[in-house]
Amino acid sequence: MSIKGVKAREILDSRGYPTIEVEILTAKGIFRADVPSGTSTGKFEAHELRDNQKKRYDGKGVKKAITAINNISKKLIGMDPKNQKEIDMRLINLDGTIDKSSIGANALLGISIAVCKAGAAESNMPLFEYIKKISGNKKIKMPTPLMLVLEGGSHANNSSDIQEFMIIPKAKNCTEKIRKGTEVYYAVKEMLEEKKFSTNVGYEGAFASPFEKNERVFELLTTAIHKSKFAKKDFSFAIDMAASELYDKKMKRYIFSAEKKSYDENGLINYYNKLQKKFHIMSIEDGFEENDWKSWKDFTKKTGKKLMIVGDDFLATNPARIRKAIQEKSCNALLLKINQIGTINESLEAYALAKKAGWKIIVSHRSGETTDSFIADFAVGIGADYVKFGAPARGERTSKYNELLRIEEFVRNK
Ligand code: 2PG
Ligand code: MG
Repeated sequence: MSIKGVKAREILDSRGYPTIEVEILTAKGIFRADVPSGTSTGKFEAHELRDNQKKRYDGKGVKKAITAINNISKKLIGMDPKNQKEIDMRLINLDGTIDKSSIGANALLGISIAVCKAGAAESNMPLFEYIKKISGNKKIKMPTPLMLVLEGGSHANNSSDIQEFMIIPKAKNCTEKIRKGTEVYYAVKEMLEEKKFSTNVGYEGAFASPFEKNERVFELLTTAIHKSKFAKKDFSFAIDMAASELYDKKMKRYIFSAEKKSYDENGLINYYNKLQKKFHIMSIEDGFEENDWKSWKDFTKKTGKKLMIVGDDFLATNPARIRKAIQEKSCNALLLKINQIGTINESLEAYALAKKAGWKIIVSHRSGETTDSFIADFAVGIGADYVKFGAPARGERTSKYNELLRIEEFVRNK
């Protein structure tokens, strides 16, 4: 029942950047975990340790983090992988910093995920059921996917100002939701081709076309839904503004370079209200930059009843920031990214806080992904309301959607 070995290696993520792969050896076998990484990262995320040696991979190598894993591996041998909390606490103590910068949050997360997989095997449970057990969640629930169709911002150059345009399908189950969303993705591709627009894709597999006006994208999506023979009411929209990326600190304004416009906080709130009146937008993520607690609070007070106001960079899956946001009523939904905080146990803590506050929970991928589908099991296990896994295309994105399809079939046949 114990960890017999810990091994780490440098592999590549979907952007071609190095990342960490960890293997935990137990009597049950080898349990492997790959670590995701962001592009539009938040300031309050735990520290991702990179080599910063220009000679290798443009400084993006992760050899230092791998050495750190090798150095602590002896301290994990003999521990029971079913003790997720104890192991994660030990990792945090071994690191000894607040932002996990000595060993690296990427190194700690690789170990933490692999331990979770090993713990599930030791418990003879499917991964999602094991996560349900350790999270204290009472009921398995299949999440609704927020499916990415067009992307821009820092995820694709020569594109729209808004980073992510997502569609939220309504259907009787998750499998049907994935099908509907994927069919709209096809229709969008056809429409872009007809318009002689590029159908190149961004980091997350969605089309990265040079839309100057955000409104044109919503119009295109509305037509694509119609063309796919679905009713308007079958879908709503979600956006990720990634507003910290748009914010100019000196000017104190949000710069929309494609639209050739800029807004202050109030202007942005008016802009969101206008968009929401025109299009069926149900969710806005990172609508304001990560330090602007006041605008977050004002916006939630005014629109929180009809809109999901999602904190990503703003909360950084950090229990301390989540606590403050709950207290101040600064948003009403958590975007949960396990690599923002660096261990499974703290991710579960973040989940529990959000759930207790009655917030919606969205489990999310990063722009830099691998084919590891852990977060799909994690989302089902904690009973997340939504998942954000990118476009229904590209192996590192579909690996997560496909895992949801498998889980739903498994649950149905049980
Ligand atoms: C986001 C994510 C994932 P990144 O902003 O929500 O879509 O992007 O991983 O680049 O931070
Ligand atoms: Mg985001």
